[in-house]
Amino acid sequence: MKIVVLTGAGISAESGVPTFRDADGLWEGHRVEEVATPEAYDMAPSTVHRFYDARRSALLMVQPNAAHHALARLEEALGDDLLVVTQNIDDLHERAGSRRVLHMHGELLSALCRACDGRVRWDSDLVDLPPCPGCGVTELRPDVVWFGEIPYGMDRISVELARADLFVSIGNSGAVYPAAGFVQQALRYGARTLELNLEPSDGTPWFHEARHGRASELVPHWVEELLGTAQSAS
Ligand code: BV8
Repeated sequence: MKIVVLTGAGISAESGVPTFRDADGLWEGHRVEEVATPEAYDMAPSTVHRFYDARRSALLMVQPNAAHHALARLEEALGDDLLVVTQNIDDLHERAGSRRVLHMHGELLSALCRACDGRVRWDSDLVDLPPCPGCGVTELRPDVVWFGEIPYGMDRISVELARADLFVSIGNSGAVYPAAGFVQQALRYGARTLELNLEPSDGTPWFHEARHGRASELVPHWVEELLGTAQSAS
């Protein structure tokens, strides 16, 4: 069985990473869309850098939770038949042991050079405009996809959605596109669709089944169920 799992801010909420809905989408009085855009960066790069520098240093204080660990266990069992596509820019999936993770909105622990397009692992601040280790130019920006920018890996995601037997959404509000459209895409290719979320989302009507509750309980239970049945079948 080929499975594509889409995760959003809800899967990291219990680890202490604030969701976008938590702060009503506000950050220091800014609408998130106002600081997470290329225009905002051109206008006030230091404001945008402080936004991401704060989230990057906060990431060092949090740990993966039971939902992240359950998906890592599922990858052990399914191998290449599982792909986790995440809207999250944190590294909690990888810290839980997942390897097949596609960060469609980028990563906090990566910097992108606007001069040479080089990428470099980065775990400290960018606000003081450090030189790019590749070309030496001080044009490093957070390696995240801002509103109005094209998400990463869209071609790969379309191929995997077309092949999926099961599409599972975990901790997504269904408010941000193109991720919010993946369930319809998967449905069109005949996949079964399952939502695991704290509450109904904008996408709930598109799911064959929706289970509402906390990811740290729903995801381990769903994985045991899947693997449990898998064991009895073999
Ligand atoms: C693009 C990185 C063109 C930066 C992010 C169509 C219609 C309308 C608008 C658009 C449209 N198409 C494009 C747009 C514009 C825009 C958009 O969608 N705007 C919205 C606001 C209307 N989209 C774009 O600009 C995208 N680019 O479209 O380019 C294109 C497209 C395709 C192909 C070619 C070209 C780029 C969007 C990416 C922006 N960057 N992040 C950063 O992180 O700072 S988006 C950011 O917000 C996150 O990455 C995430 O994607 C989104 C937040 O959504 P969620 O993850 O769902 O989180 P949220 O807080 O909303 O909800 C949490 C959920 O969890 C809730 O449901 C809650 O109930 C649940 N929950 C909470 N606790 C728990 C829980 N569940 C379980 N357990 C718990 N404990």
